[in-house]
Amino acid sequence: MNVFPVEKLGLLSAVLFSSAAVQAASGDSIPPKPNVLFIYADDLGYGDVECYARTSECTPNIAALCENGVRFTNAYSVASTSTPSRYSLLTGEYAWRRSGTDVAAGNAATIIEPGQLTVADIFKEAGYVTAAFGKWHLGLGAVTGGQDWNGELSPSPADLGFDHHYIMAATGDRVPCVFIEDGKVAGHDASAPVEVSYVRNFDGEPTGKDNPELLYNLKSSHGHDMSIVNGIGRIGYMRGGGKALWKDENIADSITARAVEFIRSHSDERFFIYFAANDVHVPRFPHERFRGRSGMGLRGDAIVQFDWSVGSLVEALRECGILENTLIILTSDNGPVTDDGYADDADKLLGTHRPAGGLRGGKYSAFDGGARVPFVVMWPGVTERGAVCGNLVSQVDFLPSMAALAGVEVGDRSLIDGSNYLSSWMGKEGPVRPYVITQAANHTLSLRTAAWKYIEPRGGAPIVPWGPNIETGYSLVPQLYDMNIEGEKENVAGHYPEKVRELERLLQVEKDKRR
Ligand code: NG6
Ligand code: CA
Repeated sequence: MNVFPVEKLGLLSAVLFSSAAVQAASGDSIPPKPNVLFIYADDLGYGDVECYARTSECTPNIAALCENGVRFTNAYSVASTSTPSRYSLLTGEYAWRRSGTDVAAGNAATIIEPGQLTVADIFKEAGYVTAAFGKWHLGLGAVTGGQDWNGELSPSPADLGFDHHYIMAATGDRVPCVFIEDGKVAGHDASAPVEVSYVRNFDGEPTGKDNPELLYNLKSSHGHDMSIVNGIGRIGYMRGGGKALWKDENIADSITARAVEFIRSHSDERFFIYFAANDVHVPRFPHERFRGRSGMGLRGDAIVQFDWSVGSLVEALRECGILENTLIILTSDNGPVTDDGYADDADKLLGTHRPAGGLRGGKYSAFDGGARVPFVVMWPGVTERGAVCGNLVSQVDFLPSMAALAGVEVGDRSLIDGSNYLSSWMGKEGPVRPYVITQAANHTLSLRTAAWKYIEPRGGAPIVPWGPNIETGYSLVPQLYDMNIEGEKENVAGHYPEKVRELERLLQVEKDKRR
């Protein structure tokens, strides 16, 4: 197994800090055009990795990134769910400006229109070879439900700047349960054509609802009672797939192996890899070799599996001799959830571990547990080793910051919300984002400055109503939290009415832009 253990840091540091990299470290400038490996975890919480919380000690490879790079303590995904976070990350536009950017079905049409600038376009323009691996969740094809899963899927990431892709259409818990490689079902089995519907079941096919006895790998706790694939109930209906159907226990291996292969075969070119893990989204069904490793059941073991993927990618870079010239960014698309629809006992087995660390709320919520995420940046010789940085960071700045890195002029080709905060992302001197805007599952917006967080008033259940036991942070009254006190404990809006008005106005200005 490829690992990148903490004990090897001495050796690794020697490798990292040889030659030209040292020179770069002594100056303040940021050298142009490294390879970029962007690693996106799914539903990984602020407290889920050991460099952020000592209650988790099963992520040595991520810890090694932290020890050799910069760990950010105030970094945010744009939303507390996947599709809007990913949309904003790849395009630089707030998802809440666009309808149709909420959690997408597995047969959703493309959510990013070809022609809209993406970060992959930026890298291509700079001469990079680009690839996407893993979870996509941004739609495929031109018409929702109109895809021919047995033919060519277009638009696909190929139309959005990615030279190569090996992806899951949506999520692990949504059909179709097949990988898509370069616009086609990978390993398509002509004897078992793929059919997909989010409206009705296919004649004669069992469902989790009617045939719970067939859920031999994982039982559902809420929802996830439509088609059954690999003994696991899913969202949506599918038929066929045959040999192309994924096995959940092999997903991390499949996408990691493809990404490692890509690194090896492009080690003499500049590349951008968007590696979007399936871990630790439900259904959590890690490979047998990770079972029992965390002591926290399947969710913890999926974190160990994610850490293994990270170690494998870093190891591949090192083996190819290109680690020194690679910028690695690791983060998550939203905060953590324990019970997200499968009976994997994630809650019961946590022990003292707190997936969101000391943050309030989790996935789906307006509280910080929803979108404040681990964010680690390592670029040997450029980022300071073991640094901890409290700068506000938003993933909406990825596109313009990477454009600056790659030397590409964005100009007015994109109506983007993000700005270039490259130096801040590297933990260096320079402009720092003054505030971050995040979007909860019901579109409640929050605005966080260094000292304060304002949550706009909007109705909604105080606890996620469909199953996960998570505080949403929704309220009909404005909320203001002092961010110097952990956990958004006390709404102090009544004590600071002017601060509330100021942040409310700031948010309104953003909302009014380009309407
Ligand atoms: C919810 C699913 C949840 C998860 C989420 C999307 C049910 C009951 N719950 O609707 O399991 O799939 O959508 O998660 O269906 S995300 O991380 O991709 O946004
Ligand atoms: Ca997610």
